[in-house]
Amino acid sequence: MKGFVFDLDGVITDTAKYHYEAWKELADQLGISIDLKFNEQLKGISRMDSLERILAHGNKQSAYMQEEKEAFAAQKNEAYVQLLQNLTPADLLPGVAEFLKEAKAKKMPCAIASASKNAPFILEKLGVIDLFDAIVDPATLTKGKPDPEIFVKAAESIGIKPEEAIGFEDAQAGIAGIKACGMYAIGVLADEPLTQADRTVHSLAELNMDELIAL
Ligand code: UVW
Repeated sequence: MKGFVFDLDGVITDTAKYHYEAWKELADQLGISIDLKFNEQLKGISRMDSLERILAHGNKQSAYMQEEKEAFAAQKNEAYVQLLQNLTPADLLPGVAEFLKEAKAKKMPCAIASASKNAPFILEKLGVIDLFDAIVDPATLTKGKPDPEIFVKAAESIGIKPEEAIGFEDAQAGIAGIKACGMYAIGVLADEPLTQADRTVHSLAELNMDELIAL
């Protein structure tokens, strides 16, 4: 193996609570009721697709023009970015900092494959942006996960083939995308069972990097 590809939310850090707070504020304003269970459906989903799901949940898919929807998404993002100001390196999930530092020391390139346009800002707040060699720009993607496009681009961005990379994901759609391009998939267990993963762990602290490189 020659490199690592990481999803961000749920693998590097957990921003679900901040997304929820920001979406809930907007949903309340639109008269749509959402709860934490509904929020599970938004994990890993792009900003506009999340908004569409919330509007559909409130039976309001056709109630707004495209420009209004874009203004709602921008309003949510402003609230979300405000909440992200609270992030510090203490918000890295267990084992992540050690894993990334070891990868750097062993010259194993690392890339981020996340649908979040806020990924660079989040990585900066977490103090790990310099440990990544590439971040796929979600604006360049034509399809979302489970399509493998983002993982293929992530491998390309660090100059390796998908089958030479190990991909980390906490969501079933992400694992499906990783497997669809021939990458080795490590599932980081959260709420869903990750059926297609080659291996599952509760945290990156469980992994031995030399064993991964030798795969
Ligand atoms: C996601 O979190 C998927 O999107 P963004 O941060 O761009 O709203």
